[in-house]
This record gives sequence, structure tokens and C-alpha cells, in this order.
Amino acid sequence: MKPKIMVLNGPNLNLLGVRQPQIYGRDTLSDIESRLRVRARSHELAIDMRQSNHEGELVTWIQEARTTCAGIIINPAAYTHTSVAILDALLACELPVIELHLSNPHQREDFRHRSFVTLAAKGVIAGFGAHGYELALDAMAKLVKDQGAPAKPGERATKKRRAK
Ligand code: CA2
Repeated sequence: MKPKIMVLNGPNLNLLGVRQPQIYGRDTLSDIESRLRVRARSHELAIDMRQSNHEGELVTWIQEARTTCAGIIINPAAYTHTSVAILDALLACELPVIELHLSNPHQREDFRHRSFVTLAAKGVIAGFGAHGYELALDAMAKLVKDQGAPAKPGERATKKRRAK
């Protein structure tokens, strides 16, 4: 079975392509998902893409990913800047996490400069619009591959290597 990547989207991202195209672009979430499926196939990955306007639902999905997925790509939207609950869920899931934003929050209002989610993220992709989803999947594919690969020929693959 192909390793599965959970791709989570936070509040208001269901409006993508419908409102404020000057900030967030013209692609809908469904356009993005179609392209991501093609990209996932080329990496021999599966994706499970979801959107919710509810913090608790996102937390529940992160907990679900812990046992079903190899990694999480998350655009937490406004919860990026407010949610300790999402941060805690991401820390608890012990999966590679990539934080993703369509816009570059550092070019925007001060309150968008702080991200709780960053504390749980391996890396952040921001400012590339809808294309960022594909960039995030490319980065995740490498993380998942490296995680499953033996360190040296003949050595057993381990899920996590202890830091020295
Ligand atoms: O740039 C991003 O992806 C954000 O995560 C988007 C969030 C914002 O609160 C973050 O600071 C940065 C907002 C998502 C709202 O999405 C909309 C999409 C279309 C129309 C209106 C809102």
C-alpha cells in the first residue's frame, strides 16, 4: 500500500477561488486537490485532503493521521496564529509535518507573523500560492523516503533515528 499523506486545510479555505483572488488566487481547493493527486502518483504516495472550519475537527483528523498516515501537510489558516490545540496535536502525532501558506504571512499584518504550528513543523512553505501545495508534497515525499530508507547498506530501516 502507498504511504498516505494527510493534507489539512483550516477555516475559510473552502472559499478559495471564490473570494479575495488578489490574495489567495483563482484556484479552488478542488483544483488544487486534482493537481496534488497527479503529483502524489508520481511520488508513489496517496493523499487524503480535507478542509474544516472547526478547530476540534482538525485536531481529531491530526490524531487520526497518527495511525493512518506517513506525514501531514497543513495550512492551518487563521488557526496558525492562535491554536495551541492544533500545535499539541501535531507534536503528539510524531509524524513529519509541513506548514503551508498560500500567502507570505511575514509580508502581512503583525499578528500573522507568529505561528504556533511552526514549533511542530519540519519546514514551512509560504508565498507560492496554490503551487505551494505541490512544493510541500515534493518536500514531504523526500522526508518520507529518507525516513524509510536504511542509513547504510545492510542496516535496518527505522522509523525514527535518535538524535546524538
Ligand atoms: O496564506 C495562507 O494560506 C493563510 O494560511 C490563509 C489564512 C490566513 O489567516 C493566514 O494568515 C495565512 C486565511 C485563509 C482564508 O482563506 C480565504 C480564501 C478565500 C477567500 C477568503 C478567505
